[in-house]
Amino acid sequence: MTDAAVTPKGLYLRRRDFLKLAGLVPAASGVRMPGGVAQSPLSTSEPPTPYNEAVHYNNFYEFGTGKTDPAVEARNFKTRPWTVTVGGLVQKPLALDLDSLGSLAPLEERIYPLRCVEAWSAVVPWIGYPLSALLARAAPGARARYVAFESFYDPRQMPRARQAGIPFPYREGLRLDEAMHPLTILCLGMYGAPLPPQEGAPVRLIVPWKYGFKSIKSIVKITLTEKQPPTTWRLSAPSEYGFYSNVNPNVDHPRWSQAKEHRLGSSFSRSTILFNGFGDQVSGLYSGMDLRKFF
Ligand SMILES: Nc1nc2c(c(=O)[nH]1)N[C@H]1C(S)=C(S)[C@@H](COP(=O)(O)O)O[C@H]1N2
Ligand SMILES: [Mo]
Repeated sequence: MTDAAVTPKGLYLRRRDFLKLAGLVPAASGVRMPGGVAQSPLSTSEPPTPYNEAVHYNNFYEFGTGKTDPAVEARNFKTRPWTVTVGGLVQKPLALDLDSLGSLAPLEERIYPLRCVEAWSAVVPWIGYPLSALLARAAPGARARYVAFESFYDPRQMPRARQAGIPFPYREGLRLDEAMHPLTILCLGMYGAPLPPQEGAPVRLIVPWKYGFKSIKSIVKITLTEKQPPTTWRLSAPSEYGFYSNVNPNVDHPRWSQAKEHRLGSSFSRSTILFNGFGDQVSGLYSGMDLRKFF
């Protein structure tokens, strides 16, 4: 990507702080980024959405339900100190601070599209590493089949949450093999800098072949389980949201079509692609499954 075109100048300065903070080791392969983060070959070649479009149109219901609310309401969100725990059916439970989390594996840039179930999408240069690196460190037990994720919740810092109409803390979940898939990343930054608050600082998930709501923000707790964990949107509207939530233009949401999407920063709508374009890599996870039934 032509980094200069999408990264405001101030971010280059913050990028250096970020790399220092995260104690970065450059990845072994891929294109070296100016700040030392390698671009993963798993990136799409699509041009990234302009930075300002991506960070001013968000879903982060803890900070309001309007698309422009999170950029304003999350401005003073306190993301340090921060601890992420990994527990449940693991042999080595973990409690990691941000510096330990950021240096657990080499950070990479992954340019992925993220497609919201509300039919808009953005192409973002995310920075992170495979979630599998963290899970492997915790050594999943033999009975673990799912991974449950929980966001930070503090009604004092998030007074708008009460009006959002969904239960908090926000929860998500993946099957263990989906969580271990190399495309699934634990994300600490975007556009060469740490995540801004509205994007789920300091650490979020990115699961690029699933609708955006699976990509849970501001994670504090990860639990390996035997049973499929409850997830926020299913708790809130079980007939409208499935556990899998794979991007699928052939299975409409009960209230609107999923055939097309609007790319932020562009004036055209485009056809939505099955698994958000990652079918070659992920369709094997669902072989033999009826995607209409397991939506
Ligand atoms: N904790 C938390 N995570 C969340 C949400 C949320 O409301 N709270 N919204 C989800 C939804 S619906 C989408 S589409 C993506 C939006 O990510 P973006 O702001 O980077 O586009 O975040 C997801 N993660
Ligand atoms: Mo979404």
